[in-house]
Amino acid sequence: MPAETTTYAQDFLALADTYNALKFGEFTLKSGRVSPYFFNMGEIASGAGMKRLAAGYAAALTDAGIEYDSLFGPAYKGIPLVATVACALADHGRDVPFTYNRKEAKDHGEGGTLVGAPLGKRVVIVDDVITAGTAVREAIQLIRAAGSEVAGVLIALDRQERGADDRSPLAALAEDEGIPTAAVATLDDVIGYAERTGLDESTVAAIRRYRSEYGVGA
Ligand code: OMP
Repeated sequence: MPAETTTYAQDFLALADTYNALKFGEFTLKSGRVSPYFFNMGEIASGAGMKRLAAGYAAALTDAGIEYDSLFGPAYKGIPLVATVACALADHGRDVPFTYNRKEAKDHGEGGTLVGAPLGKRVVIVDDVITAGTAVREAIQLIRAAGSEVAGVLIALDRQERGADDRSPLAALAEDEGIPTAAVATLDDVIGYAERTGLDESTVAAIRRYRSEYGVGA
């Protein structure tokens, strides 16, 4: 187990296990990479599960020391996430406005693609997983186009893979744009958890092989 693992990372992995949200096998990712594991946040779909998941996000965000005024959840998976993370932050005495988007603009009623509170000056993006960083980059563009600043990116799982260059998309965001990121858990945590819980050796070996092909610092 990596030394830097956190209590909330361990709790998140135990939660993912309970809801069967962490799958092992062969999965084609959005990036086209074929991965021996996949985290499907959509499996965590009960009140108690979301509450526990959101508590992990709130802990990781607080831990990162990011300064922000509001939260943004990109459609679709970011929508329930951002609402429950805001509830978890309220449990810690911080009432944070949140916004989410529609994938298609509405031309009647309230119109537009943004729903919820107006975006704050400094916005944290709340999403599920980062692989190559495409989903997060889309959200960054949306926030900037609306005239706000991206204060940080908060995700459940950092797969620690290379993005457009040899760096992880999270490292590129931090280095090129000064955007800090916080993750509840990383691939290192997944491997540590798999080893501790006795996942079969061939699966752990497949994850290690995948990491040496696509991982950062491989
Ligand atoms: P990138 O846009 O390449 O960073 O991929 C992130 C998106 O891929 C997530 O928002 C998910 O929609 C999806 N995904 C997962 O949900 N879980 C995974 O373990 C891996 C992916 C993925 O396709 O890379």
